[in-house]
Amino acid sequence: MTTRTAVVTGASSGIGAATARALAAAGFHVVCAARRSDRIAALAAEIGGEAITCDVTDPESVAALAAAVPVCHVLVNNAGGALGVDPVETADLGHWQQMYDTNVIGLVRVTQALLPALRASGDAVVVNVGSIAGRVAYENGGGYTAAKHATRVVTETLRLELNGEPIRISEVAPGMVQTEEFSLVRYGGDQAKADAVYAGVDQPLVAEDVADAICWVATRPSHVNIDELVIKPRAQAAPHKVHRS
Ligand code: 8X3
Repeated sequence: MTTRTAVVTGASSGIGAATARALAAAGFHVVCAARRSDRIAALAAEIGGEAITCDVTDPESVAALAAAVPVCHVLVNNAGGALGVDPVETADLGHWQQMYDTNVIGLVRVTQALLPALRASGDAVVVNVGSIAGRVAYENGGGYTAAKHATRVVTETLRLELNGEPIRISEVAPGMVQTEEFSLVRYGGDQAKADAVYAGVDQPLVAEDVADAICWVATRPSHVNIDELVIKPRAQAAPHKVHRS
């Protein structure tokens, strides 16, 4: 059997890095794409994959990624994240812009660029990393929830528009995942505030849990499209309903 190629954006840490490892373990040749070259080079060396420095907000960078990947069986649009925890009234609109640019426009830019390569595979899967924030609004998260709602709708739209083609379109939507950087970035580098997000929670998800779900979605038989998969820790019944000891 010929090797299948997977591209993972945001592969430098967290869910992206764990997904690159999981897909490599499942037999894919994994292209690790992210801005931080040193991190993806180390990851690619570890998993026998390939590192391509890529900023999803930069058209030239994404074009270079696409030029390096003529055939793509799995695309995991993972690059994105949250910035700020503020009410709509006073939120930093620069943060809103950045969140839309990465979680939505960046995802679309990479997808547009790689669609010829996805078609060329004859059997492709696109997995967009959404969030429970794409399903429910919560206070002080308006910029992120708006962007992740858009991620969800773009995913649905792509599925409609590509119907009849050999390309499946899925969304994996995690709840609380404790990673090295997600909350730290959201809180502008304040480690104490980032740690408080997970305080007292009996086992938040870890990146490997989500990577496992993404890998499962990406490895179903060709005729099976997992439209959406919401994954939360047992301790989290809803964004607002988190059991803490
Ligand atoms: C991360 C989940 O609850 O912080 O996408 O919005 S949450």
